[in-house]
Amino acid sequence: MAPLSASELKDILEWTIILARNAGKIMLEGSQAIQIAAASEDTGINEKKNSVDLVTEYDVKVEELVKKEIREKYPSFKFVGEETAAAGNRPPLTDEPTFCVDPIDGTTNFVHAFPFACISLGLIDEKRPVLGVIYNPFLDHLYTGIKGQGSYLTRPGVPPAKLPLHPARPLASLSQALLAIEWGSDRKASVLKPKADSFTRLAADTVANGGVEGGKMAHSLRSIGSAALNFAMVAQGGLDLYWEIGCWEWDVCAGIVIAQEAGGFVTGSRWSPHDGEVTEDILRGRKYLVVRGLAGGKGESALDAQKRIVKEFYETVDDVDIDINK
Ligand code: LIP
Repeated sequence: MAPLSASELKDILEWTIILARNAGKIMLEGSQAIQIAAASEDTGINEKKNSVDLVTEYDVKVEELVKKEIREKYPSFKFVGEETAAAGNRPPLTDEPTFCVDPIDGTTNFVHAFPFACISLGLIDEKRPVLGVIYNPFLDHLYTGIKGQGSYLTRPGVPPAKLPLHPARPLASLSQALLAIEWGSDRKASVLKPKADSFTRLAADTVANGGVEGGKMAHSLRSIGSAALNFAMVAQGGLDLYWEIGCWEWDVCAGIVIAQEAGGFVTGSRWSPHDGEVTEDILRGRKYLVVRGLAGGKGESALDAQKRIVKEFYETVDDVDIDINK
C-alpha cells in the first residue's frame, strides 16, 4: 500500500477532529457522573496493575466508540489502544496505517476532577507517526498536527493558532528551563528512586551553594499528569522540555507529530540516535524526551541547540530499567 498522501491525511484529520470532540462529550458527562458517584459507594473506578494505575468505565467506553468508528470509516486501518492493550492485545507495528489511541490520557486527573485530561488520537503510517489530535474537553483545547503540514491549537474565542504560539527563544542551559517530568504509575523503588534522584538533580542548586552533586537548579519542574498534554505544552512553547520513562506509544504518538511540527525535537532513551526521526524503536521504547523549538545563534543551528540540551539532560539524569512490553 502506498503511503497516505497529504490530501488523504487532511481528510483523515477533519474526521478525527469530529471523533475527538464527540469523545470529549462522553468525557465531560463521565467526569460529572464520577464525581456524583464518588459521594456514594460505587465510583466505577478500577485498578489495573496497582492502586495508582486507574481505569474508569469511561476509558473503556471512549475506546470502544473510537474503535467502532474507525472500523466503519477506515476498515483496512489497524488499531493500537491503551485499553485494548491492557486486555492483552498490543500488536507489533506493520507498514499499514494504524490508529494509536489513548481514550483518556490523564485518567488520574480525570478521576480527581483536575481538568487536564484529554483524548489522544495518533496515526502511524509506515511505522512513523504522521498525524495527531489531542483534545482536552475540560478547557476546550484542541491540538492538531499533520507531518509536513504544521500543528495548530484551537481554543474558544480566538482563531486557530499555528504552533508554537510565540517566536522560538534560545535556551542557554537546563538551569534556564521550565521542564515537565512525571512520577508514572510504577512505584517500585528500582523505578522511582532513579527518577526521584534525577528530579532532585534537575531542581537542586550546586554543591557549592548547599545543593547536590550535578545540581542544575532548573527554573522549575512541572507535572501536568498527561503525557499527551505535556507534549502539547512543549509544542505550544510553554514548556522547554518534557521527559518521561514508562508511558506508552498511545500516550505520545499524537503529541510527537504535534511537537515535531512545531519545531520540537523528540528522542527516546539516551541510547537512541539523535537525528530527530522517531523510529519504531523510539515510538515503542517507553522512554521519551522532547525539547521545544529553540532559536539557534552564535554559529549554532536550532537543531544543534536542541541536541546540546538533550546531551546536558542525559548527563544529568539517571536511566531507569524498564520492560518495554509490560
Ligand atoms: C498516564 C500518562 C502520564 C503518566 C502515567 C500514565 P493514562 O496515562 O499520560 O503522563 O505519568 O503513568 O501513563 O494512564 O492516564 O492514560
